[in-house]
Amino acid sequence: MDFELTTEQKTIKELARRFASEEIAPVARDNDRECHFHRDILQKMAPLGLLGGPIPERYGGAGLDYISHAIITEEIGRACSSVRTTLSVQVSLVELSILAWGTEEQKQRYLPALCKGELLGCFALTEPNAGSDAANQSTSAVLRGDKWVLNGTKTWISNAGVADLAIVIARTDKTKKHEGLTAFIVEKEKVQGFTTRDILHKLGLRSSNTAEIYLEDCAIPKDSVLGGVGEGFKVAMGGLDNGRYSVAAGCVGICQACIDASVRYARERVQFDRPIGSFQLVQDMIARMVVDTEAARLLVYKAGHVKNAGLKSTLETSIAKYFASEAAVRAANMAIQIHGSYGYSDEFPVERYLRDAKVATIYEGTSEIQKLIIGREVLDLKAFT
Ligand code: COS
Repeated sequence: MDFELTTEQKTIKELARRFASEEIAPVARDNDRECHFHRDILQKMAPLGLLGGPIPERYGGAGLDYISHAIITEEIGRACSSVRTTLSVQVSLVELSILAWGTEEQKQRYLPALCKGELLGCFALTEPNAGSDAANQSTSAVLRGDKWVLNGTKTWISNAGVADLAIVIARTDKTKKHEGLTAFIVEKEKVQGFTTRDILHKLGLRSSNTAEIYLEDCAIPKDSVLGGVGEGFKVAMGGLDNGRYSVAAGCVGICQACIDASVRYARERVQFDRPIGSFQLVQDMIARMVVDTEAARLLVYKAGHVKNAGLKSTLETSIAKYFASEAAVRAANMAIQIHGSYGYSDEFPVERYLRDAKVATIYEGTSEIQKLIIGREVLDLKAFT
């Protein structure tokens, strides 16, 4: 076991940190205020390899290991969770699902364009009545001649309103539950009957796009199936094993940002003739943030280590996602407390950190679902079916 990052990983950390500090952090508050989705930032990330970290070079990616992927995600998340969310969906849910399940033709067709940022993707699993119970899909896909015809509604889909391509999970067999689902790749501009409506007035992630998708007799080519017919639930769960890893890494970034802001403020802010950082109760909060952050980062790296070995990482990923997302909420709460009233306005970034952290305990599986997965993996007993 080696706790040191490799030279390559250190270089990647430095590159991602510099990019995030120069290009993302300075505009994060204004984008949040204006709920502005900043696509230009993604275009700038692509040439640096940041949009295709773990994708092999032969498909246009950077060919990085999963720890490096987490490092990039942490650094982007340290600057802005909205950009980090877009990144997580693009790389972890969309690119890695196509890499894992796509035909050679699908990989050649989509991955280079996704890594270059020419195509933006989204992952359409959630429905009004299929949140935690992901297998309860109502969206249908029926084969008519040489086309699959999709009908249904997806909701709370990150990137949906700005995406060019969607991975859509739909029901192809009503007589089965999990085995009745299939994943499809849908190219928005090439089809009819695919419309979106943005979800507004969110607590956080205000400069990321979240939308509903309406599929109305949306006909797509027969070869749009990702994986096999009936394998959609496994595509979705495998995708979430990657997506949750990325969310966890992003939350480590929030935790680190909370430490950075709090340390800076606690050293400068003077009360009772002393910097408030010299008070033990403030040090208590800083210490708890630091311990949480170190633990969260190590849990992410552990999951990354399992992924690097090519092994199933469901347990390690859920542990990391559960701990890191809850730690980010705790850290952001304490960061506001340390900043006092100043932390309650967007003059300082910590209120955004709290608003952005909260959703990480909900999306890509709530903390409760992560605990059920951890329980299921350890006990080998399912909670539901
Ligand atoms: N990787 C691969 N296969 C998986 C898997 C994973 N991580 N998790 C489950 N599966 C497989 C199981 O092995 C099982 O296959 P078999 O029937 O061949 O044994 C099948 O999928 C069904 O699994 P399970 O019975 O555990 O499914 P449940 O309906 O009980 O659901 C939970 C399991 C609750 C964990 C799942 O629905 C879930 O993750 N819900 C949250 C959804 C979510 O995160 N939504 C947010 C979306 S934001 S993109």
